[in-house]
Amino acid sequence: MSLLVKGGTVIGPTGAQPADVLVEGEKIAALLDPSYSQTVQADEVIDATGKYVIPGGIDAHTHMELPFGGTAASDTFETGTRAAAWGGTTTIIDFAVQRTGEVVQDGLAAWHAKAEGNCHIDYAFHMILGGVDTDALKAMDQLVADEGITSFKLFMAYPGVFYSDDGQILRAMQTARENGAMIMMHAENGIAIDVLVQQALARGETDPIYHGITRPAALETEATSRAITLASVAQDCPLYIVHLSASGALEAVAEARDQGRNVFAETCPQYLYLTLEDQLGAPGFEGAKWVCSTPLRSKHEPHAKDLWKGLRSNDLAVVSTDHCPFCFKDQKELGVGDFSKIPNGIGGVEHRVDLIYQGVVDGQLSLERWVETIATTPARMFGLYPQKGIVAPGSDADLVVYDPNGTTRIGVETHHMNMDYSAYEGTEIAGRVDTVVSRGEVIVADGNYHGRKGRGKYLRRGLSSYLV
Ligand code: DUC
Ligand code: ZN
Ligand code: ZN
Ligand code: ZN
Repeated sequence: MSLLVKGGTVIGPTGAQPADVLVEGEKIAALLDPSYSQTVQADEVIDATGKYVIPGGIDAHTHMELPFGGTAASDTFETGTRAAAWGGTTTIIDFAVQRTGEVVQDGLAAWHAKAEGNCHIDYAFHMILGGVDTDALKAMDQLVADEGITSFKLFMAYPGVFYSDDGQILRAMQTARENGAMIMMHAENGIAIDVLVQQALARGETDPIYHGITRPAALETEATSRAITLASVAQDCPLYIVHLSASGALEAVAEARDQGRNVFAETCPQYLYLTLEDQLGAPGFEGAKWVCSTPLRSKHEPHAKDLWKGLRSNDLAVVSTDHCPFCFKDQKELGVGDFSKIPNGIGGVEHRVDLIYQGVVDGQLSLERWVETIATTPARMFGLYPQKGIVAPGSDADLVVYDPNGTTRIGVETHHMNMDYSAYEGTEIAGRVDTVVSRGEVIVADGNYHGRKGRGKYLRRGLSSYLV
């Protein structure tokens, strides 16, 4: 089966060029000069005239079915990967979970069982370590060597749930330094946050807004700096800060990067577009819809502006979603009367490609930087490149035809995520996902869905190819 994507402008991290993309089976066979490809025969032709052709999006941070706060994230691997496909994302890297007290490999097996046979697009896993001990350190080596899992997430937040202390973090970093893995860090000082949370509740401050107020930016900055220091003590273990939201944390990352260190960070669309004031303005308990950690920040501080700048300078290398959806009814509502019981998370896996394209329209990012932050760098960062993340011969034919003249209106009535609200309700994007190809198969076209569950494959990842 061959496919020719004709007439478009192919965007990669190093530039844009008019080219036709020839796909043979699951792979890209060639990028052709448009005048030459008049003579090429293909079984199927997609007209991309006036449109961009980009590599399928890679969302390196999702939580399908994550058990959290007495409930579980509302997208299954089936619904979540289908929504991702609708939005131009053709690969996710989800977080498998070792719960505290559980054998790492058992946690991984449980995650494979959830995903296998259910995914609409290709998927890989990071591993959350819920308890660093000698067995977990050995398991890290085994996962890198045998399972294609080359990144491990640790938490400086959530004492009693996922939390690791500094000694545990240092040991995991030393192990990663040896086996080449990436340490991913949820950098918030959870011990101090828990004190602030208890004090707020004791004062009767129970509304959703106190979630953000009790997680101040200073405690993200402090934890980020501490993680960076610990990574330096571990002989420059590769470190990736997840869901970075605060200017001060970004400064700490930038400083380490200016020293030439293997310190990287991602941000998420919610920190670029949504603010604490949006949450404060919501009536009644509805602010719970925007409860996530790290929290939304105040528009009266320069965080969002600085994050866009960080994306331009590569101090922020990746945009992921931290897709962790909960319905308002019965899930977010668990926190009525006590904000600390609101399950943390925002669903957005469907909207990342569009929301960051809006940054191009708004003059925040170049087209090339859009593609780099949503596809190419995540692939390189997490050992999927060049199979994924680039429109080039030999790579998987994961393509998005993006229409800069289209419009997308985000809302609960039209989204495909399993959520009863949208955190971005009413947002309009000056662009539109037109066609999505996953390993040579057209899965979204003309506003219709042609994929099916189970077609997505598990990807074994290599080590990061992004290290300096
Ligand atoms: N943050 C969230 O918002 N949800 C899940 C876990 C996390 O760290
Ligand atoms: Zn986190
Ligand atoms: Zn710099
Ligand atoms: Zn997360």
